[in-house]
Formats: sequence, C-alpha cells, structure tokens
Amino acid sequence: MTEPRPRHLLLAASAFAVLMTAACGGTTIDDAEEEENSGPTGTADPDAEIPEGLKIDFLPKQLNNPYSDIVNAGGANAVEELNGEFTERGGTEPTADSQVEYINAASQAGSDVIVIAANDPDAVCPSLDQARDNGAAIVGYDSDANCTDIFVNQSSDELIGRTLVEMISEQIGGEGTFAILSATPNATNQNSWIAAMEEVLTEEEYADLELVDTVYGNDDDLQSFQEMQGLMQSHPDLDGVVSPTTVGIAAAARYISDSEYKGEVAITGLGTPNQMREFVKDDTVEAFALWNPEELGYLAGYAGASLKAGRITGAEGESFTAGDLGEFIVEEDGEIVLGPPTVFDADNIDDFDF
Ligand code: RAM
Repeated sequence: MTEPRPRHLLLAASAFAVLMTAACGGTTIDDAEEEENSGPTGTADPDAEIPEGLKIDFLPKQLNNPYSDIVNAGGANAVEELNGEFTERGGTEPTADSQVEYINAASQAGSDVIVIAANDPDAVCPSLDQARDNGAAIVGYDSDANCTDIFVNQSSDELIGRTLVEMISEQIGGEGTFAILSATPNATNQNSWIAAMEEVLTEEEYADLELVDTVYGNDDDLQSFQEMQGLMQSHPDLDGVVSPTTVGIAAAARYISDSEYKGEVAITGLGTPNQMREFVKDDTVEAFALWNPEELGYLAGYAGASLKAGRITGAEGESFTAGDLGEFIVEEDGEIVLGPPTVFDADNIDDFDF
C-alpha cells in the first residue's frame, strides 16, 4: 500500500457528517448510518453467520490468462463451500474500461460481494463505489484499487520485490544490467512490486545491478514476446530480464529459448510452474517464483463472505477463518496476506501442478 486507503477517509468523513447532521437536527444518525459505505465501520461480530446464497462475483484482470483461471477456480471452491452463488465476469483484454462494464453488470444483478483484480487503481472506483451503495462488499485481490474495503494480497509487496531482486542478482552473478518486462502500465500489483524492487536495489549488496529499462507487454502473449525481442535489440548486452507477470515471463522465456541469447540472458520473475516447466527443463530459466494462485482465490472468497456477513469490517487486528486455509488476520490498511512466495527451480518444479 503506497497511500492511505480512501475507506478510512470515507469513515472519517461520514462520522463527521453524522455529527454535523445530528447537531443541526437534519438526517438522523440511523439514516446516515444507512447511507454509510461498508468498510471498517461498526464492530466486527466474529460469530456472525455467513448467510447461504451470497452472490459473489469474481472479476479478474482478464479472462484468457491461465493464472486467472486457477485463481478463480479457488474462488469458486470457496463460494461452493459457503453455499453461495459464484459468477466470473470479465473480458479478454486487461483494461479498466471493460471492468467498469462488468462491475455495473454485477451490481445490477444484485451482487453481495465483488472480488476484483483491478486494471487501474482509480478508474474502476466510481463504479465500485456505486456497487457498494447498492449493497456489495468490495474486495480487491491480486491487484488492488484505491476504493476497496479489504485487499487480499498474494504476499507482501516488499517480499515479492525482494525475491525478484534476489533471483536476478543470483542468476547474473551479482553484477550487470537487467530490464523489467511488466504487464500493463497501470496495474497496481506490478507497479507496487516494481517500486519495491527499486527500493531493494538501493541496498549496498545490489550496488552493481543496474535496471536499464522497463517495458510493458500488456499481459498479451504476442505483445510480451515482441517486447522481449525489442529489449534485446535495444540492449544487446543485457544480462537478464525480470518479468513480474505469468504472461510476460512465459513469452520472454519462449523467445530466449529459441534465440542466440539462450544461456546468455537470464529470465526470471513470476510464473506458473506448468507454463514454465519446459523452459526450466531446457535450461532457459534457472528459477522463478509465485504463490499458490488457487489459494489466493479461495482466501478472497472467504474474506469477501466474512466481510459481507460482518465477521470482519476491514479493521486491523480482526481475524476470520478461511476454510481449509485456517485463520487469517486483517493487517494494516485492510490487507489480508496469503503468505510468502515459493521459488521454483529444476529441483522442485515437478512437485507442483498449477
Ligand atoms: C499475471 C497477472 C497477475 C499477476 C501474475 C503474477 O498473470 O498480471 O495480475 O499477479 O501475472
């Protein structure tokens, strides 16, 4: 989280409004409370029942991404366990514009919980705010927006940034140049990880690593492949590439595996073991990282239902149980963290099937 979450501001603003209207004899406190947004208002009731039949809508960044399919399969499992109604909504391009349509559709269909991986931290907010007014609890997962009630983060941004820097440093021998092949320019998650990497790069230990370029493949396989090709044209002596996106790293590895740069240019970042296995086996890629995407979706489903039911409100220190994954605590700024990423290499990649 780089900035304070507006829900806190909203809370302060609405509390102020309640005081003012009460003092002026206008709207009653009850009326004002009815108009209030969800978020960390009121007190959590850890024993609140999760009602059956909750309509829980999952909006990934885009649909045709193997990563989102696994995440949302986890979400669907959670919703099934909770006897809710799972709907996946989205388009094939990772854009905020298309997400706005799907947010509005979910809201019109009476969604109780919208779980969204935002393509832009702000552009989706007016429609999310409307959906909240219409009764939906708003959960960010994978990539947050500035107006969510809680955010289910795959790991801490700092830890992901540090893992990425450690991997590239090890793979290019602690010194040299590297570039970043990212997803979309506005993606909250990739931008937070890149910012975290830049911070880690200022540490003494990484003084000989130089980040020379950042390019965007827009989580499109062909565009990412072409951006990788372009990077090698602009920086023929590049030592490595970090791609913090499952789409980007697979495309980058495919390009390198078939090129004169194989064995010369390190490719690392965040990928799924199933997409990366062939590139680890053919020695294009030494190591990369990820969390368990299915668990991310599953946790988001439980977190959303718990929020809607009032078991949590999004305030720091609250806890809830996420089915088979056990207990989680709401951290600062309404963040719920799945856990540390796993690093995959030739020794362990066959132990994973996602
Ligand atoms: C891509 C998407 C997603 C990100 C993963 C690592 O699939 O950009 O948001 O979390 O990569």
